Amino acid sequence: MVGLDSSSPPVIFVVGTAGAGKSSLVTSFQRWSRFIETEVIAINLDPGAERVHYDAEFDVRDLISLTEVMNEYDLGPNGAQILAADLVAAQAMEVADELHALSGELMVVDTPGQVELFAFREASSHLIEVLGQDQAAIIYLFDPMLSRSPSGFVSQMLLSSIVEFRLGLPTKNFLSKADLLEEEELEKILEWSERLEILELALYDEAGGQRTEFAINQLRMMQQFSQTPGLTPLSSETEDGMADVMTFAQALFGGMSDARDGFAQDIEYERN
Ligand SMILES: Nc1nc2c(ncn2[C@@H]2O[C@H](COP(=O)(O)OP(=O)(O)OP(=O)(O)O)[C@@H](O)[C@H]2O)c(=O)[nH]1
Ligand SMILES: [Mg+2]
Repeated sequence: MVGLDSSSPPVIFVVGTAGAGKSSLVTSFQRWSRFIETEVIAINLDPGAERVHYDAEFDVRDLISLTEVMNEYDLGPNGAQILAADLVAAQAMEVADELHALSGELMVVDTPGQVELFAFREASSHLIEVLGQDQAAIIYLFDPMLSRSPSGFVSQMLLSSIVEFRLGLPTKNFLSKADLLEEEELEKILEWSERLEILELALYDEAGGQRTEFAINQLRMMQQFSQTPGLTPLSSETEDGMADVMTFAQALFGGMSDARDGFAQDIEYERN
């Protein structure tokens, strides 16, 4: 079992920009896990979610509705998101009590698309600390369309690093919706993620100017700290990469039952 010594299961927060595929990943991963007889508990922490397709054991919308916050405080959708995040965080202990009472092998948490809101507000980092205790990690989703251009790719590397830095949790990057990319494109992006010098060359080839210069400087800084993003492709449509998500959790939180070890043997998790 994952999280052998803990009464409550370890937590994985799924983070990424709006529409990156967070909710779909939670749905697909929960469904996939049932096939390998692992109990994955899905949690929704996005008060703005219209609907979710996974079985949420805890749903923040039962506590706070974005529409009600908008009406009650006369706010627009963005202001309401900020207030809703703070209102949820103010109830962090209650939420944590509820979550820690759940039993399962792994908890996977869907988060709001407003990454900056989730990662930068003090209240949210407090919530993450309380929920995750000392067994938590982040899966950061790279948007596939943005990843196709070198500067788009670098901007996501930066965002992922900032989220990791802000939340202080082990983070693994995944390339979301990989099924939407042509084989060649996919290979190119994966190569960038392994070899920053190739990414740097691609940046030079992209329309120059200040933006490219900025990206190259950022890249060099990351190179200095040997920070390669090490992307793993993922698709909630085809279920590619689901085993890698599980392997990531397994590597961090401990082994799982023998029945499940077989499938993951070949997949080696390299920590960034
Ligand atoms: N082809 C394909 N489409 C996907 C995949 N994952 C998600 N999508 C589609 O991408 C869109 C956004 O997916 P969501 O899962 O709602 O993304 P999200 O990150 O939760 O979005 P927000 O919560 O609004 O930030 C939906 O139309 C999904 O059907 C995938 O792996 N492959
Ligand atoms: Mg979502």
